[in-house]
Amino acid sequence: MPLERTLSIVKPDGVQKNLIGEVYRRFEQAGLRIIAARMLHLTQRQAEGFYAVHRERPFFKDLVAYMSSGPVIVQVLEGENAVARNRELMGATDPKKADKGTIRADLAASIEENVVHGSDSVENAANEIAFFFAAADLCPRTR
Ligand code: RTP
Ligand code: MG
Repeated sequence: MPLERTLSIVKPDGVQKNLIGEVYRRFEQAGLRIIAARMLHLTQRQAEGFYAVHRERPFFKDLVAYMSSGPVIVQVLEGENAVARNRELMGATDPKKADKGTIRADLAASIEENVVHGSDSVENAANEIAFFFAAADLCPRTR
């Protein structure tokens, strides 16, 4: 299986509900390594830029308001099949449809306030990592 990197965000509701550690525990138990992390409060413009693919969607305005409503913690995860593995850990966008034991099924309140973001392809992961991190910010394990 390929060694991959993916971009993960604990969204404002996750930070507000003190779920950072719980989410990180799930990453680490699944064998994903956190190789970069940073906390920030996204501006409206940054949130619009990050989710630009959704700009024509009816939920875009609410999504931008939510993503800029409080601090987030952004991390790069590395591991075998990291993109798909992280999406499995997250579960479906709508927590009501997510499998039990996933982050969203266990911790999320609604389809919009769903605790985590994860890149959906290797290509998007590279772009999303570059949105938040310089190459020198990444700290792959040396042992
Ligand atoms: P994400 O990009 O955040 O990892 O989530 P995702 O791939 O599972 O879902 P996506 O379709 O990319 O939607 C991005 C985020 O927009 C909000 N959303 N709201 N009200 C709605 O119907 C609706 N649909 C999506 C969610 O916060 C979703 O995670
Ligand atoms: Mg998405």
